[in-house]
Amino acid sequence: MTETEIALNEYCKKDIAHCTYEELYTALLHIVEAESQKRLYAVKGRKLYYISAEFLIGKLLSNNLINLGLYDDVKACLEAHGKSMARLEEVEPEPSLGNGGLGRLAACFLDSIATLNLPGDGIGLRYHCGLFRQNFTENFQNETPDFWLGSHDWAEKTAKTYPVSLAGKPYTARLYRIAVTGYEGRTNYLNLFDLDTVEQSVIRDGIRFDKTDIGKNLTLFLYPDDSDDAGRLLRIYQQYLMVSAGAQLILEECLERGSNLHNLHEYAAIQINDTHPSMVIPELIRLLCEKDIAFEEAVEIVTKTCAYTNHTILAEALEKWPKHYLEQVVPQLVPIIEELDTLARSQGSDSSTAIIDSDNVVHMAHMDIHFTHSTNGVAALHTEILKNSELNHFYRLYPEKFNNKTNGITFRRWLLKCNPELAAFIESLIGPDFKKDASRLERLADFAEDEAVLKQLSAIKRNNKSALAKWLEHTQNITVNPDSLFAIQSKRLHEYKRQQLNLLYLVHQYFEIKAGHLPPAPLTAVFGAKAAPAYIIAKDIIHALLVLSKVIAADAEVSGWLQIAFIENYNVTAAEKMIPACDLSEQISLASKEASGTGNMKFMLNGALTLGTMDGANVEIAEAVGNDNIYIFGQSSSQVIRRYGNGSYIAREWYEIDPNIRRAVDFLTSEKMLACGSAEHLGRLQNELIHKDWFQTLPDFNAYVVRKNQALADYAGNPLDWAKRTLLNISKAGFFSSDRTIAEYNSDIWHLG
Ligand code: 26Q
Repeated sequence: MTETEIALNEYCKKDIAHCTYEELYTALLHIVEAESQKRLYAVKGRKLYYISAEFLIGKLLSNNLINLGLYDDVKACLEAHGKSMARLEEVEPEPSLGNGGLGRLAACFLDSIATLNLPGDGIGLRYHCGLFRQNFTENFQNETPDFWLGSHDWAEKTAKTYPVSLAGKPYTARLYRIAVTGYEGRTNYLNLFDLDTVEQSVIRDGIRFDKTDIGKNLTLFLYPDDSDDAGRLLRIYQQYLMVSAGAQLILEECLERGSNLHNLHEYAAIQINDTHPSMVIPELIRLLCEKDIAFEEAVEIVTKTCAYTNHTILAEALEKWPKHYLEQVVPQLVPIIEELDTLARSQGSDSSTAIIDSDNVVHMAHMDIHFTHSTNGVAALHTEILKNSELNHFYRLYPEKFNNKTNGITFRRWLLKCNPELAAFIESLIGPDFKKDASRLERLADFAEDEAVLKQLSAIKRNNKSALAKWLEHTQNITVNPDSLFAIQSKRLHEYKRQQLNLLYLVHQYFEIKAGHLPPAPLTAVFGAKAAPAYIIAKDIIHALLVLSKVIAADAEVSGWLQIAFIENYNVTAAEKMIPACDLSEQISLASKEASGTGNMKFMLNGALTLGTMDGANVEIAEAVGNDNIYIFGQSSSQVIRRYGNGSYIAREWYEIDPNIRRAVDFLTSEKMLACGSAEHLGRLQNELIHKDWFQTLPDFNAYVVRKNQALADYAGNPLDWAKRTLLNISKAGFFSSDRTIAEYNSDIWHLG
């Protein structure tokens, strides 16, 4: 008997074959936790605290088993007793404690930090419901609560509590901890705070809830709807609970390890993930002052300890709060923020870089840049845009603070876990080193002319496409053709990401096929995307895609050549099925708008070619693989920035001049679409495209059609060459490992251990 089998028998007290999957899951959860405890090591020197309102960790069982080196053993043991690992995985609810890229990045970072044996914990919130569950009814998105907490989840309730004052009243934050074990690495923690008094009973229909009593609702939901004042205030309450309890935990740990607080920065490095945790700056200053440290020194200590990451160029996503909101929720911080504003102004800050503006609005990002020692962007282009335009005034004040850290993804989840067949094949070619040193993937290039290798690579892709097709059939009742080209666009629904451009292409192809211009290969356009519940146009785009999918499916002339599969409730678990099955990765944001993107990296690593604009990390992917191995199209970021600058873009002109654009846009309100679509929603989207099109879809339309059709022709025309180009993409993916990103954060910003 293997050790795993002995442990399982001991825990379950009966034969494995007779256990339910729930029993096996609970047993393995305990076995994993016990193993993780063995990898807890004392911290010497600096420890990292990664504070983030989101950690989109996904299911943990298989990932933890892989990282502990137990996965193969457990799988074999289960199979020997007639149990399946896949079925076991279904038992675990996914913790969807994040919205998208920023939250998933935080999860990848925790994996890499522990894998690199660095001491570093996450600090966040224990939401009772993660991101809403999406379901489609009558071609519309509906939202319901995502209750992920069960009787056995990964978060251990601790006895540690911290007092937090909200709106002048005392509350008690309780610490929950999830062990994070790296691949052959150490164990760190994800610290999540909650209130004991939160009550699910205040949830009304759908995801609406009673917002009056924060004691009952504070951590109920990830990011409550911020479209009304009550929602916005609740967001500040959440953020302050996180940073106040987090700051107390940090100070307590540093004191325990011998810090006198004057030297806090020798014990702690704090990374602020976007502006959501920015109140940690004034909160730490407040706590240090309470411990008799002078204000000026407290500011200096905090500045040396904290660093800030910016994840967005969209002005509307940069958090700014009316001062009276803060006066209501965190009156204890307001005098400190005012002092910081005065200090910033005395250091040469002008009205464009002030923390509190003339309308009494507090700019959280401004406070971050003044009072941390590092501000980083998340891809080379993004950082350049921050320095040269968006944050140029700050860059001129503090050029030394600005630096780039191109995002990355953990190869454990996004290759070993989600694509075991590809991982094993790679290992058979170049050995196992790539799992911990991703740059070794470069060696795959030696096989670029090896026909047997290329054929095997295509066969693996085909298997993954069949597996996705089966899963779609089984879970969503969607039938797709695995011999078609799978082009996948999966990410949050946002106008700047331009799912609407993909929509217009699909309408265009529909007309072309109807006119007898058959494409070189059948295409399956796969979408996965949730729209924020209050984001009206985003929801209209979902509606249009769902309606179009029905129109196409009902048309026998077209449906053999073109299909739309919109996957319901896209989340990490769905991504793990979709990404290995992708041929063409759609990364079509308007150049200059996507800070980095990380889906682009996941698809590349799994052997998809990218169809994309020169935006975010696409730029670095293009540099790595060369123009022959990627499909780039569209305006450059400087063209886009110029067009915005001189206000020269008028959508209507493009619509009127170009018959293909007009035909596609007009079709949105055609009789065929209205037969199962809503005139209100489709009309509003059409109107938006003709009269506004803020994200310049129409100017990129023709280039997109040409490049995408080129990809279809290449895919159908020369499969071996396609496979060679996917191999070269995989071989260049090493740079996009979050192990590389974290090593850079550590050597440039954190200096841990
Ligand atoms: C702000 C104010 C009020 C309510 C919500 C928010 C809010 C919530 C979530 C603002 C931003 C977010 C999430 C942003 C995000 O995911 N950004 C993405 O970060 C990735 C990791 O760096 C990048 O790859 C993506 O390009 C970027 O869009």
